Amino acid sequence: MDTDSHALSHHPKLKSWIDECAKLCKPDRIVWIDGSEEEKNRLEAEAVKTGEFVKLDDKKFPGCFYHRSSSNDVARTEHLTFICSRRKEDAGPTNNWMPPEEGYRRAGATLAGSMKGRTMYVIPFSMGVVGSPFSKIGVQLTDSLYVVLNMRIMTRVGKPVLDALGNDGEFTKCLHGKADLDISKRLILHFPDDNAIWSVGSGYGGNALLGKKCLALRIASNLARKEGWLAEHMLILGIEDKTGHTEYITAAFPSACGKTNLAMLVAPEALKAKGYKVWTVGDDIAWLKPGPDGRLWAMNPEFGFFGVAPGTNSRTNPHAMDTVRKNTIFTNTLLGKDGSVWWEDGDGEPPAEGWDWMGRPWTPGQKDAEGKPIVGAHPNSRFTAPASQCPSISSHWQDPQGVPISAVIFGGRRQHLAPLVYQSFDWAHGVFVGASMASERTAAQVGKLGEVRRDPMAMLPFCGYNMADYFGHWLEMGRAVPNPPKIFHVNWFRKDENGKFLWPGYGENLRVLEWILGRCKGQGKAQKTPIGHVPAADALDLTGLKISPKAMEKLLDVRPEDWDQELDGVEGFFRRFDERMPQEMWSQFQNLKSRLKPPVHA
Ligand code: TSX
Ligand code: MN
Repeated sequence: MDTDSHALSHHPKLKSWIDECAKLCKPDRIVWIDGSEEEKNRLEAEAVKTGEFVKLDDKKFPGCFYHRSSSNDVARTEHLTFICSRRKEDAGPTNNWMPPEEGYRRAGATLAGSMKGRTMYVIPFSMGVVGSPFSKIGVQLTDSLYVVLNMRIMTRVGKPVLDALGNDGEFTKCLHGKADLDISKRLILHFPDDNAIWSVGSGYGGNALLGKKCLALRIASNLARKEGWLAEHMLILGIEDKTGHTEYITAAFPSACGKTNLAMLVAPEALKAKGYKVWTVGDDIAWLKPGPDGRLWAMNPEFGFFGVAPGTNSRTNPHAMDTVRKNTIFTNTLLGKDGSVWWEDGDGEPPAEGWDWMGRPWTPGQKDAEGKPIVGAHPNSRFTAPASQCPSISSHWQDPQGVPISAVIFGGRRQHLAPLVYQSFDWAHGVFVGASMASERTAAQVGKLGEVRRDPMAMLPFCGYNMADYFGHWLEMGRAVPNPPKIFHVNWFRKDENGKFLWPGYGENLRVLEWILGRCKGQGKAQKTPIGHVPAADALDLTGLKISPKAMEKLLDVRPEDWDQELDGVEGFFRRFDERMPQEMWSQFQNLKSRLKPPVHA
């Protein structure tokens, strides 16, 4: 076996770990990823040769490639994702748990000899700009060229990372093997005590690009708790006003709420005229740390966007469309015979002929045996694109210290319950608002339409330890940071009695963000309600927007009867954590309950 390139590193522990993994997986070759352009061209050519990549039309899609994953491997698999902490209680009731020995044994049995005849790539990567005190280094071993080429876009890789690692730097050990993509043997395992991740039997997305959900959220949330910071499932954006001053916010939403769209928001004309500009810092993950000024600072640990394609178009997200014009990998979209890609609710007409996400010949309007349209792109099909290509990318997105955060926004998709926006009374109440977050299932998702699913801080599948302790850690952060951000909740999805969306959403959401930033500065008129502060009737700037006062009233209405029912859902969820739930969370619950139903005096 060729291990010559071990010379790239002088880190004895790294080398012996790689040797150990090679002994287990038995690859024919080990190739170290250096991050160079030459390497990129070589690996892309190789991926085209093996059939993993199809090169797209170089005029229309310069530097772009198409990939189709196995049809049983198209999304994260939460039921096969485990936290392998020593004690089950430390994983908590919302995570799958497996004893570490069992995890290593079961995944090890599948990995054994699984790279025979294949290459094992060594990817040194940094989450966060290389060398920042904020950043964490990982090394991923993988037998997937697709994973290598995605990791090169989504993280900072190669030589500079090894230099930062030195002879004895800390790193997260990430072992990934496709094995035979057998779903019955698929396991995504996190070992917080060993700072290690093992993933077998999947080659797609969050299951396989281990820097993202596995490291930057599940493992990092453990590190963050120990080290006094927060690893969150949040976008980061900057709002520049006419004086050139920029304030930053982070926002957490469950899936299907348009997080990437909000991260790349385009200001409506009336707000542009007031001098506002919106800047993208990140669309998925934020690491938040107390800064020397007593505020909370945030950085985006990623280097690219791994966004859902269907629904992305020039109206919903023009900046995303510009971002994916070049150097982008498209996975599981429709592939046109003309070397184009297309997806449902994208731009323009589909190509006359192509192959769908399963590789079957596809023509526009094709229907199945029951007469239902056959989609060309899988609903979870993706683009992988460099963040640097986003027209709205912030000039501060790679600042080693991050950006100072004024407001944290939680949100969800609620047809009736939650008003357009409200502000929590204080940090602890804000943590309660985040912990009681929930979203209703859309028609695009599998399962029962409209079902309310609890998703605290949008972290349910991503918190790598007991969420009761996680809420406790959030409360602790509020005490440790002298000037923490203000906490808000938004709902872009409230409907009227005819089932029509009341709020136009998208760019118009900046009107809500303007009110939020005003509140952070002690401006912005509000009315106090049992759930928090809601904008006064005339507090949002609605210049140039056609919306009736009646609709605004409905959008901002807080109906205690609806919240009464919601309390049962929150209580049921909180009870799952038994004695481990911080008392403060129950106090917040009781306080809300009594604000909704004040005790009746005779
Ligand atoms: O992303 C969305 N955002 C955030 C944008 C910055 N979506 C898409 C969600 C699926 C990923 C939205 N959908 C938003 C929104 O604010 N709002 C809605 C609901 C909606 C849909 C269509 C209209 C209005 C609201 N159309 C018209 O008003 C014409
Ligand atoms: Mn996400």
